[in-house]
Amino acid sequence: MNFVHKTWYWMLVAFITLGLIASCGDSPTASQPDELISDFDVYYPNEDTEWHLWQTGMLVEYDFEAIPRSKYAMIELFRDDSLAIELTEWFFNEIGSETTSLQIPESCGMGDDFRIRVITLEEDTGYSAQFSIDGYYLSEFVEAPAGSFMMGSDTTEWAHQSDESPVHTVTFASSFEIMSVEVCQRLWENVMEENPSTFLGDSLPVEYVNWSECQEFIDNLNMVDPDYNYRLPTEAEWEYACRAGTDSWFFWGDDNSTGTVGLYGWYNPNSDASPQNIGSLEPNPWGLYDMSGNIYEWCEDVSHDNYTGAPTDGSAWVSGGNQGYRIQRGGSWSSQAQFLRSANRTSLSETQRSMSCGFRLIREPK
Ligand SMILES: [Ca+2]
Ligand SMILES: [Ca+2]
Repeated sequence: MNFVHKTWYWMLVAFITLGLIASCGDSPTASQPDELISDFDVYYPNEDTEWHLWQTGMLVEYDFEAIPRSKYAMIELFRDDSLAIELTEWFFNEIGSETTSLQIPESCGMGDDFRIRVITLEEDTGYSAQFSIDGYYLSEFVEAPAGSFMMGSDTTEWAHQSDESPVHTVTFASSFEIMSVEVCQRLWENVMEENPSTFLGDSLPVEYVNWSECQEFIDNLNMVDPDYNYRLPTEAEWEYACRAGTDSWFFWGDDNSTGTVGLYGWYNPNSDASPQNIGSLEPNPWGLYDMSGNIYEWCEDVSHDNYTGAPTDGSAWVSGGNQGYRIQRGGSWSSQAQFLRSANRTSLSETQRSMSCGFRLIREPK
């Protein structure tokens, strides 16, 4: 576009924006075109258009074929569901591929509700389209650095159990990214379109999901995210991330008093007999929440009675052992303090569900 066209274009955009801000708030079909945009046809993508705002804090994916006659698209991202709210950012994309992505501003945090409005313009006639989706959860991933740690515990540790031995060195040649929170119900619902949890709430961790169902969730997520693949943590990754450089009973030290444990973990004495909102207590030194308590977390590994023969490179241990049983880590809302220890392990059949077990994710670039 030359300068004159650009100026005209941005004027159109400004008019349409003002018009839509003044007139929106209802579903697209219910909104009345404002005078300011009455010179333009209004085009609404069909109801089958799929919108994805993923939890990785970085991506909106949309299908340009739903807006076939438009050459440019702009996207506004709003907080809250009132349109009087701040306009966080504008995005501008030339249409040329089936999908595109945009960066979610860092000021938008996990748990915020969003509305997204898309305006498309054809250079000559001017088409606009807008509709909104709400509230896909965003959440952060934390980088666990490459390095080594001592996995497991020995008999000198309080409440040690034999499956935590022998203590062995595990070395990660590369860093990896792990979700800072447990997968919440809203995220599960957005991906799976159902919610199996016993205790219902958008910000509560999803639970009552068996290991196999977690794999289905992950498969679905991997199909739609163009940038990342997701998977369960290996047991070694989980413990490395939980310890976050510590070698004490818990990531906060060797203090098992109720007052201290309750700062970091939801467990029997402080949970009111139910899971609590994700990320609502103090995190570990790497910024990971609820590694101790709230819900147990599925790992990739098959259960083994002890660490004899375990891999030392951080990979999942899936051969031998108790086939059909998978590791769970971290203790839960119903646990006593000893089960919140960083070294504690337990397992469950991969087809069995528990109202005290969910999961978190690892992600890797595609
Ligand atoms: Ca947990
Ligand atoms: Ca145990």
